[in-house]
Amino acid sequence: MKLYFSPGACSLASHIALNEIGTAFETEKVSTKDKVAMKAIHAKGYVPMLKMENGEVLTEGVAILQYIADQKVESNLMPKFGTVERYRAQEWLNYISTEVHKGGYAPLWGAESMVTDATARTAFTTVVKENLAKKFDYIESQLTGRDYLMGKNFTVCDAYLFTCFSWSSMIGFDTAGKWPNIAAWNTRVYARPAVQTAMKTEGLLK
Ligand SMILES: N[C@@H](CCC(=O)N[C@@H](CS)C(=O)NCC(=O)O)C(=O)O
Repeated sequence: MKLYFSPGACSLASHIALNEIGTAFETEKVSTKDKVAMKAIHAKGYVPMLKMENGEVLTEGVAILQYIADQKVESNLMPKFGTVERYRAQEWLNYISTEVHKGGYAPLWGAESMVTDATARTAFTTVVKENLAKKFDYIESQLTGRDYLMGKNFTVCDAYLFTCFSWSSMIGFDTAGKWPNIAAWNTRVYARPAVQTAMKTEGLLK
């Protein structure tokens, strides 16, 4: 398998998952600004992209994360097929992808170009951040008494949420002291060797 990643982007979640399963894989760093190079790998032109064992390129983080988890079911990165827990994990993945990643953080990345008037931009980012905070209020409630989103086991859901949460300081989303369960969970995820290795490889840690 080969993961195409951009440092610190949503592809970090797939990178963490690959480290967690411990199977050999390759990585290639790509720039999200280099559309020509990205589209030469896949027409969608964004990360993550995963070249699978059959040579095809798989896109969409949620699909890639489940593909990686299923390469080594014993790592419990996703619950077993056919169980209610599997659907619960998919429920999380979809929530993180649509509500947190794309609905929550993504508008803040593009605010400079989307809203050129400074006053309007401040109003826009305030509303987006308030909306994002509500998602984290919900996540905070769900982490009560749980080590990870799915309970005792770390899953790809945690890898994905951790990646999104790491963008907070970059977009000025203040998380300090607001969500103690999330803060404890974040520390727990950050300490995992697979996370440390992925972050070091991507140049995110000294
Ligand atoms: N629908 C895709 C979206 C992936 C995505 O938003 N990737 C971002 C990085 S986090 C990217 O490559 N952006 C560059 C671009 O779209 O030009 C998924 O869920 O995997």
